[in-house]
Amino acid sequence: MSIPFITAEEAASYIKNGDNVAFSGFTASGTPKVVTVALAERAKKLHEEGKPFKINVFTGASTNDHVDGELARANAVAIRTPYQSHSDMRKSLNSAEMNYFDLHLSHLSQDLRYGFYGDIDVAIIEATEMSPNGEVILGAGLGMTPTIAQLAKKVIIEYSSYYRNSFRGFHDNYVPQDPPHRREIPIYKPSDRIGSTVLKIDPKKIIGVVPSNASESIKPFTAPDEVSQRISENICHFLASQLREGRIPKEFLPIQSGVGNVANAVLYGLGENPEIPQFEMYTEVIQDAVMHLMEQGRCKFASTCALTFSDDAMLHFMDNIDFFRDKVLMRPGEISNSPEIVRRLGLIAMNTALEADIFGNVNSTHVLGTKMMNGIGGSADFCRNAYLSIFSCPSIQKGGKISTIVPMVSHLDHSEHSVKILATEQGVADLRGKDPRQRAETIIENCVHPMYKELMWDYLKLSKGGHTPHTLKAAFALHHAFSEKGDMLEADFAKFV
Ligand code: 0RQ
Repeated sequence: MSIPFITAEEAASYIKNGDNVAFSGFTASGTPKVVTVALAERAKKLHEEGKPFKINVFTGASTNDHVDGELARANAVAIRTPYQSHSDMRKSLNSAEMNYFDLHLSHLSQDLRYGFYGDIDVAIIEATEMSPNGEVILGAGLGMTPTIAQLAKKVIIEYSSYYRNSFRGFHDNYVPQDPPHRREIPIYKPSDRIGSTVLKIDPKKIIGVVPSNASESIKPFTAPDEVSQRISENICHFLASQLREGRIPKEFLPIQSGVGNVANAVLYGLGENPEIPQFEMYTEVIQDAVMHLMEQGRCKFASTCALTFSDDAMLHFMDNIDFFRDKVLMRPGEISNSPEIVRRLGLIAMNTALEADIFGNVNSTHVLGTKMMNGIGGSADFCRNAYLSIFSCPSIQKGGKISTIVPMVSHLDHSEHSVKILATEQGVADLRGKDPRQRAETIIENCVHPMYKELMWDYLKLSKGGHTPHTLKAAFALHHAFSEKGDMLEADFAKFV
């Protein structure tokens, strides 16, 4: 069967107002780059003619400017899930122009198979190799692709010729059975392969192939700033001490690490620490740091959902691809983030908080309790089930006008029951085995910035009893002070005594 080449405009014309559209990829990696630009143009034209045009966007994780940026600017999205990190999309969903629901990344594939959100009308899938019978080699990110390829009524392929070497062999395409027939997912170590390197798509569903030559357009990381560096040092010293005390097995355990500069700094820190043995990763995203650590022999293997490398790092990866062939495996998000595997492998999970409270509850998503930043992403898939769950953040933001450690989080993503360790550039609070009052004392002593310590002790002193020493009328005094006076330091607990 021959599958025709079509233009991006032709491909976009198959997508209808109100369609559920699912995308390949995870972060910018492996996400389509061409059809959505034509789709956004089409939406703008239809809006000018007074006609409605909005689609529902389902992705593996965050995307790129071609998807979240273009579609948000064209006001072409009705429903968005599960995660985004684009400033234009953020602006739209915070102004209620669309319905965004924030979801654990491991849930979306199975929720789609369970039929929770209706049919998938169209899937747009980036491929780097393809045969006429619909056998596809995916690109730098897997996301939900095996599931959406199965479910979609129509499939559009973006055929990328950007990569100069073959990705064949790096993917492990796998879709688990659904309940009541699900069995264990047979991964017992990060390098276990359970699926297929090739993704088979029914060629009858493929509308056409759109050529593409775009890179992932991921910017290089800036060198870690002093605060990220100190957070990294604190976490690395802590992990080394746990190894010494036998609270982490001497072989060490696989690492999951979130995205961003702190995550990169921590990984470099682990690589440099002579007390930390060579390690493996079981994670959803690997960034530039992991590639370098593999070349230095510090990271032995990484199971991931995406290679979120900056463009320069990706070219380096491509040039040295044979070196990485037995060291990297890409899995679908529901497998990279599977709670079953996270618990079985005993991951050390490291993620970033926007704010945490003195009892160990964490807010990863909502600025001052209301404005969505990105979404929960995979952080809870890992944190709830990890051997050791670590959250970190700088102790202050906005030049000290915000303390990231507060009496009560203004939105809850990860509860005190899942968060074991909290780290800032000030130090590390080990919350294991501590009751709420002890947790509060440890966090104030070790993690709060010196300029906010007195305020936090004042808050704790207000409490007259109970198991968790809160004073509800004062719990958000710091947030109120910032909203009204632009500075959390203006909070005054004297008036609540
Ligand atoms: O503001 O942009 O105006 O400078 O928020 O802050 O410190 O640069 O945060 O980029 O490390 O991201 C939690 C959002 C942290 C991310 C979060 C302001 C601050 C700054 C950004 P500016 P930073 P980072 C793997 C795991 C959830 C998903 C996840 C995230 C801006 O890590 O999305 O973990 N996590 N996934 O000034 C008000 C506070 C603030 C604040 C920071 N308490 N109050 N403003 N800011 N803290 C990845 C995937 O799932 C794919």
